[in-house]
Amino acid sequence: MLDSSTLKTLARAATDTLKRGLDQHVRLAVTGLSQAGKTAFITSLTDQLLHGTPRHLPFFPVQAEGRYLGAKEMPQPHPLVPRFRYRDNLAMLQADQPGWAPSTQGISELRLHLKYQPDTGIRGFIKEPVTLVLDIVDYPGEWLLDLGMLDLDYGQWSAQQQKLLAQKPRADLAASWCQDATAYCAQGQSDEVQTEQLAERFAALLQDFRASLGLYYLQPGRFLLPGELKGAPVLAFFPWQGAPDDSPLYRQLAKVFEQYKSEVVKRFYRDHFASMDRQVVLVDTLAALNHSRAAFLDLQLALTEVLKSFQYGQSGLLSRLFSPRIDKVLFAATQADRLTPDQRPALTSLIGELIGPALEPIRFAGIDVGVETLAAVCTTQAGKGQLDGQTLPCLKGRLADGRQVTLFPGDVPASLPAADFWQRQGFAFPGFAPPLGLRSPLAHLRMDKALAFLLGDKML
Ligand SMILES: Nc1nc2c(ncn2[C@@H]2O[C@H](COP(=O)(O)OP(=O)(O)OP(=O)(O)O)[C@@H](O)[C@H]2O)c(=O)[nH]1
Ligand SMILES: [Mg+2]
Repeated sequence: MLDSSTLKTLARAATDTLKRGLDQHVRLAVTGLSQAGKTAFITSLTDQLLHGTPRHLPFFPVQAEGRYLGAKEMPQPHPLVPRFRYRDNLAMLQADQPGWAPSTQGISELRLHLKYQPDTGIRGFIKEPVTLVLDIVDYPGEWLLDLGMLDLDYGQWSAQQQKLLAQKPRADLAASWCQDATAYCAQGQSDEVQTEQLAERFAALLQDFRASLGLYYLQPGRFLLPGELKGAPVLAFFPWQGAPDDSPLYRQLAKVFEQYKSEVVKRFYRDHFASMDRQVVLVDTLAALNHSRAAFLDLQLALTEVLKSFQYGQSGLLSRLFSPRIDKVLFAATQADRLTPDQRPALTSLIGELIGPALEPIRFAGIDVGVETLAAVCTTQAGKGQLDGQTLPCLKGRLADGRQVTLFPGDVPASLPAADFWQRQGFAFPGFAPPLGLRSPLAHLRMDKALAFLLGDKML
């Protein structure tokens, strides 16, 4: 016979074992093309997890049900990855003159411990709180654009790039670089300094495509965001101009192209992507709509390319490299606070159309896909205003220069706009500065829906 204290000890040991089994670890990656809103999203997500309340996050079940006990910031455990600067970013949002965090160039991450009371099923036996370890990783979506390069050799990639450079809208800006690169390729001798100069000019050209033409489909991704690779020999290549040949220069460029594929592209997938469990892909659709038809079509092309990283079943490429384990991907149109509430469903429908065809293979690969429209930080107040004798939905907010304004930002097309849309539509969706006196938990739109999709099933 066991005495009561032994029984208690055994019961405690069983509970501890069960609880250890429930303590979980999730690596949540957040990506998106340049300026999509990654830094603001992670800052807000962290702030919601640290300071959110049931009233503030009504659609996040563990909060709404009163089982959420709180979160704690932990030291960033990865020795080679910079810490995500949550506190600095928050301080900027909450400063006397609030502003957005500066643009980020590479990967960073932070770790949180989330404590909650388990609720259903077997977890109901556990009376003690359980901890979910959450790592949030920020990385540039441009790096995912390079996946397509893995399937190509240097000649094939160059042919693809030559075609793009010769077409509108790139052709005019590219003309001078193409002329010099064609002359250099034609003479065939490899010169380290000249190669480096042309590679750097190619990188500058890609930056110009982005800045002047609003383009997104830009390869190689590290030419835009080289980080610690700036000036490294692995970036000393560019697309061949002319017919492929057997010259020393062609062979040299082809060699560096292969090094880039294995040392940069594959390494990112192996060292970082392989360990991610869940993924958020953020899209700033309004920037492309504001810019031009060419920018919008290029965004669609770039997103289709980015999404290939999640189509494991189809390409098989990543499955050959490692065992991918991402089981949920959330696509979110950001900055919904720049629209009046009546326009937000149109934005959801538009992003659905933008990425729709690329979603099927992802679902087929067994990944749960969500599509949302949200604002990490809500900068505006929605209301009604009078314009030309009509009552219309309007927004109140602070422009980047600090002016308080009331605006009628206009309609968002609910589906892919026709070619004449940009001639007809004189709209502009202005950017807003964070409001004065912003406190934690940060005002948001539908961040609780995003949390429910990303973590709800892990916090039952
Ligand atoms: N109104 C509004 N604007 C936002 C929001 N999130 C981001 N923005 C705007 O978008 C800009 C870019 O946001 P970031 O969070 O820095 O985007 P990012 O993807 O980290 O940008 P990079 O690091 O440059 O790639 C900000 O400077 C703001 O102007 C939001 O929730 N609401
Ligand atoms: Mg950033």
